[in-house]
Order: sequence, then structure tokens, then C-alpha cells
Amino acid sequence: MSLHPPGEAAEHLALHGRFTRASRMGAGHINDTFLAEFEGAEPLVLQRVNSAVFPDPEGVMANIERVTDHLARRCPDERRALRLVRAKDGRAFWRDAAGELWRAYRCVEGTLVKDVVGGPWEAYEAARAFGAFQYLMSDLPGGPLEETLPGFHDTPGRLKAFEASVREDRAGRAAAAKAEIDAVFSRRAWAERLAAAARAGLVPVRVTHNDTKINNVLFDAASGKGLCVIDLDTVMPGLMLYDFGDFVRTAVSPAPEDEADLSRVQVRTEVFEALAQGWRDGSGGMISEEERALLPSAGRVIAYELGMRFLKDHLDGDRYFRVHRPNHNLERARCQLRLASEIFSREAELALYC
Ligand code: GN1
Ligand code: MG
Repeated sequence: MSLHPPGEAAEHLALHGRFTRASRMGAGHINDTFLAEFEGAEPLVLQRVNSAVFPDPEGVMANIERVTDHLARRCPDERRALRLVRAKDGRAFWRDAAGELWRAYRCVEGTLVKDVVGGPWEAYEAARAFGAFQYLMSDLPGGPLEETLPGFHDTPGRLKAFEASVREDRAGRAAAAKAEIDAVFSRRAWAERLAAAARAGLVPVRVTHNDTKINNVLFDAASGKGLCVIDLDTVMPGLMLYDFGDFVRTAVSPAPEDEADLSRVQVRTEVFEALAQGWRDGSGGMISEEERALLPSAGRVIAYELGMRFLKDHLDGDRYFRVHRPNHNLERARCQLRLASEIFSREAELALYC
């Protein structure tokens, strides 16, 4: 690993110690994440924010500063709330010579992340952590956060963008992906399920995390308890149903989000029951009746939305999500569209646990 640029960023951001090395970590699809180590100081999680995805990275950092400051006030236990590092100049980021933005978080020691939920207990613990995050954000002072990625969970808007990519077919992949494209279009009514309630003002706009996947929770390695929520890049105003749905999407199936064997994509009702309970317990009774009625569908809508986002990126030539093999975005899309259908067929049953 070369010292530059992670090493240079580490030296600018760290208050103490002498930088020794940086190694890649994490499974994010967007930013570059490193573990930066120092002589005479604790390690830091160092990230270069992807400026193609986040056109206003300073707006992202302004949101994260507000959220982490509030968490620090509400959660004195350092292992339960992500702590942002402020550089020597007092700012929470550093820009390299190429203009790329770097930032660092304190490393929470003795923790682990999971890409797949092993069973109900893990689902409960992770859901409780996300629910608690939403509860803690419910009295965030200073007015609404900046909408740094406008329309992030605007599913009808995502569908329009998807249609444009199908028409353009810039990577020449549309013909071979006809079955998946048809699957998106034949379920287009699903795009309205949460959006209609939002437009009608039936469900409140809250502070949401917007990337509540299972691997954005840190578990305590010793006790297995859910400790804290990470990846605050997309904290924005939103519906709690987006967060609940995104968590269902990654927790309910025993398979990872890019599973190629679609027979492994399933809905585990006992996991759903546990996660619904965990969310309720963590968020302290702040779910309204209207939100509750939409909980069983939320996972379906977000899996559908992400399925079309992956498929769009496949059609665009893999420009947004980092891929690790040919057709990776196509496989991710197939998996998410299958999951959306599996959830859809079980929603009446899921409603019993909401
Ligand atoms: C992206 O980079 P990562 O893994 O934190 C994406 C999310 C998707 C997720 C799917 C800003 O998050 O919306 O749900 O991949 N983030 C952005 O794994 O688009
Ligand atoms: Mg993310």
C-alpha cells in the first residue's frame, strides 16, 4: 500500500501519532475505505468520499457533523456512537491535491460486521440499533438536514431514470437483459406504494439513515449485541419506511444481496418477526399507525428500487456501483428483483408481526 494518498490524508487528519500504514477495509460499493494505523495513537477508519456519487461532499460532511455531535451528546458511551475526527485545522475533512475529500472516524475496537443475518437474534440486535438511531435523531436540533442526494428514495423518479437508461442503452446490454428489464416494468405499480403515501402527507418526514443494510451495524464481538450504526453519508430527511425497508431487504433472506443462486433468496418470517420487534424496541414507540400499515411492503419497495438501480447501472456500463466480476450488477439486480417478489408474496403473513 503506497503512502500516498491515504497516508497523506491520515497525516492531515490525525491529531496524534506517526502514520505507519493503511490497508483497505469494508465492503462499500461507493467510497474507498482504509484502516489507517499509527505509532503512538489509535487506528482510524479513513475514507475518500466518491465525488462522482456525492456532488456536494461538504454538504455530506455538514450533515454528518450535526448527526455525530448530537449522538455524542445523547450517547456518552463511545462504543455506541460513531465519532468523527476533526483535523488539526478544526475541520472534519481534508482535500487532497486532486480535490478529493477525505475524512476519518474513530475506530470502534472489538467489533465485527456481518453481510448476512444468521438468525433472529442478530436481526433483532441490528434492527434495534437502527431503530435507536432513528429515535436519537428525532430531536436533532437545527432544522432539517441537507438533502445531499435529492430524490434518493424517490422510487417513481428512479423508474424514470431507469427508463431513460433502457432507451439509451449506452453499453449495448439491453437486449441480453430483456427478462430483467421486463420484470422491472411489469411491476411498475410498486414504485408508487410508499411514494403515494409520502405525497399525500400520510407519513411523516423524519431524519433517516438511508443505507440501513446489515453490514452498516457494528456488533460487539464479545457479546454479539448490536452496538452502533455506521456509514452516515446518506443521513437526510426521509421516511422511516425507507430505513425499515432497506433493513428488511438485507436481513430477511439468508443469501447476500448479490446471490447468484436465486433459489437461496427467501423470506424468513422468524427473522422478520425479530427485526420488527427490534425496531419497535429501539425506536421507542415512534411508529405511527400509517407507517405501521406499510411496514410489510417496505422491504419489497426498497428491494425493487435497488434492483432497478443495479440494472440501470449494468445498462449504463457499471459507472456507479463498484463491481467485482462481469455482470455483477446484473446478478445483483436479479437477486433484488427476486427478493422483492418473494416479499410481495408473503406480505399478508408479515403483517401479523407488525
Ligand atoms: C451503496 O456504498 P454503500 O455500500 O455504502 C448505495 C446504497 C445501496 C447499497 C447497496 C450512496 O451503499 O444506496 O443500498 O450500495 N449508496 C449510495 O449495497 O448510492
Ligand atoms: Mg452507504
